[in-house]
Amino acid sequence: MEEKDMNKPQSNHVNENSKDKQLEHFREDGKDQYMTTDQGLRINHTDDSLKAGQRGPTLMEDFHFREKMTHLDHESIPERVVHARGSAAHGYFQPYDSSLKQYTKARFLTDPNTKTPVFVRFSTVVGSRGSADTVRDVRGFATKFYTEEGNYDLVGNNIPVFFIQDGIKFPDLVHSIKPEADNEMPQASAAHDTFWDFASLMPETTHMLMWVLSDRAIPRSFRMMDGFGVHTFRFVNEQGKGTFVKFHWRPTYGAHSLVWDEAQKLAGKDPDWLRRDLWESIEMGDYPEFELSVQLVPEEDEFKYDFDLLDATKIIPEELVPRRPVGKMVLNRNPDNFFAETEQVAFHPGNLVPGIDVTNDPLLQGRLFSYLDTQLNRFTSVNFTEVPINRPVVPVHNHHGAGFMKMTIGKGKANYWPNSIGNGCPMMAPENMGGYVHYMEKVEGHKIRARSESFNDHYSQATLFWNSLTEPEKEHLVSAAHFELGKVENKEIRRRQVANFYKVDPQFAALVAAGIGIEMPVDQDAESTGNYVEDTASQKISKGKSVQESPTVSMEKNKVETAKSRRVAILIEDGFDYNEVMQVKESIEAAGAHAKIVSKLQGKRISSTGQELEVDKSHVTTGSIMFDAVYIPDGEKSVRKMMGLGDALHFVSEAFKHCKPIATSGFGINLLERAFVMGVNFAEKESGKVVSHSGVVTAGSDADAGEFAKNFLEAIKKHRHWDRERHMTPA
Ligand code: HDE
Repeated sequence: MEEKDMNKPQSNHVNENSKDKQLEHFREDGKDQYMTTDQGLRINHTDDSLKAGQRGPTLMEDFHFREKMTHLDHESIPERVVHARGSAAHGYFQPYDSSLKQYTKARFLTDPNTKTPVFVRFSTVVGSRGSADTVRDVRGFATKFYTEEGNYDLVGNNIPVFFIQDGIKFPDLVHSIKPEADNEMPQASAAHDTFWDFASLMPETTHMLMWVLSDRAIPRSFRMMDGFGVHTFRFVNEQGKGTFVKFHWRPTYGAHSLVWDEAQKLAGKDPDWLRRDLWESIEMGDYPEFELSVQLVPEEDEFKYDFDLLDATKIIPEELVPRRPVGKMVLNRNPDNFFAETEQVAFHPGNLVPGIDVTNDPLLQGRLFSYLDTQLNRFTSVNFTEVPINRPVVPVHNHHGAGFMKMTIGKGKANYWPNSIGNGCPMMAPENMGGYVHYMEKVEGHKIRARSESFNDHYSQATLFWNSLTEPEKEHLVSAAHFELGKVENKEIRRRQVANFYKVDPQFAALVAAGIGIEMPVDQDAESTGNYVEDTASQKISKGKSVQESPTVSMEKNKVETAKSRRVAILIEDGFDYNEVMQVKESIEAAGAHAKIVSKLQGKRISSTGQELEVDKSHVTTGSIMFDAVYIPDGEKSVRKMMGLGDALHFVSEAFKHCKPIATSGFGINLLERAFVMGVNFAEKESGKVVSHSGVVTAGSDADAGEFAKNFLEAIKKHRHWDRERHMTPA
């Protein structure tokens, strides 16, 4: 399939008339380069309004002024009520083979020769459009597949579970987590009383809270985060047989996070950190790539597990059902226009194609109502589907009528079905022509406002998550809880949450309690507030399979070691060692990392042997938090100058504190000492040795630059050296 051209009309309804031909002549005459009004009238002056005399009042008849101003006045639509801040990219998805055919008839997942165009929007959930990127929050990961059978939307998150089990709790959740109703504080953060009040009263949030307090909620990059469909969906094959399915995205760069101190500082220094990273990476050709995989559960196994497949607060541990790779998505084009594409894209988990269907997950069912409804608020029209970014690549034929923003021009009289005047068109598509047939699930039951008892266990998988983390990950989670709950003013809320955490793991609860002034043991009577009802499904489920640990949920245990697209700062002043810089720079760039020269001031720096290097960033425009690794080349004069520069010393000590790889040689070791890089072994300054300790790579002045660079690269590939946090005391 050709890549989708968003500027071309995608629908048959559009009148292919002589206007297009006229436009071509116009272009040939070179007349289409001029500014015009909306009516196409060319403008000869846009810097002054039309006045009665040079110093007189502006005249109402100034149609150009009025039009220009009116447009500005109307240049906004309501932001999304959640996921308001986002950034997006175009790309394609291609399956590896046709092996999923026995489970699904979805062609875009089973035809390895089809490259399906996609548009992916990543987002934070809580903050407004102008909020910072690096806040602690869930990230949205929404993909629109423009398939030959219509648009399919996989509207997921970077965390595999959700806070609540039933869609009807969503307005409560959102109200509690958004800025508080009376004072609109805090922005973009969950660290406040109303959220933790709600969460502590709703034990079903516990599993998700563990993920949100983990490093998953502060991703290093949109390119370095997992994605999850969250709900159990249903595949349907040609024979109409259903199979339960969970969707996963895994980035080829691996999932990596920031550290909390860094995330907070970035929110000030570069609030656009994640969107800039996405944009720049695509511009540089470091295309983000994600592998799609699925977990499949035969319908016969629906009750085989000790959790309910329809409960969105549960994962299916990969130890029970392994992931099966399906294909790869590559994001290779930035949007042309933020508003037209990223802002106007409208996702809906109910946008399905033949071969994929929904299940009775009550959270998913709630979403099926909300997404169309919310677009009506954003666009004040049902015709948002005609906006180019939302149009399918296939022709659209139906009898929808008039309304705001109607773009397509339907032809003829017969706008109803059945009709004979329009030759019965458009016709109904039989199933073998891609006509969508809902999965024939047998449904019966009493009307009841209640929840299945099989949704009742809120703690086992939270414990599973805790058990599966590495020690550094656990420590980060506890400090995140100290921050989040430490911001909660009401002590009773803090206590109640610790009581919930006690049910996850008493030791974890004690660690949290110690940081927020809550005494242990806490009262264990906190009761769940769910409204449960016994049913046969839950009785079957309670006897099902479970695991105590699931290493696949830990980012650290599944780290991808690559230097590709990592950013390395090279700190220099006049007098640096040119040959060494060039050799180290070459090897890290050969591994796909990007090196930038950082110095006190912008301009050119002169090496000890007279060569010049252009500075990319000055200390005031950047900081260690904007890099993944730091390198200080040898060169006595250069290093001596930095030893007297607060910014340079701070750069190094902060990178050390954030467990980032640091490399230096010869005289540069003095800078490390001055910057309080302590607790690691350095090479002898005058020796020929290279020493690599806990991500700090040092080389004596006679050491081999190649070996030095190799060691530095190894340290970069490991990303963070968490052992520093435990055994060393940084500045
Ligand atoms: Fe959403 N969600 N959501 N959500 N969601 C929206 O739709 C909603 C949920 C997700 O980049 C809204 O177009 C309800 C789970 C993403 O444009 C809204 C419930 C998951 C995005 C809405 C959920 C998501 C949204 C706001 C519980 C992960 C951003 C703007 C029943 C599987 C899409 C919009 C984009 C956006 C409703 C729960 C992911 C209000 C009612 C679970 C990635 O319709």
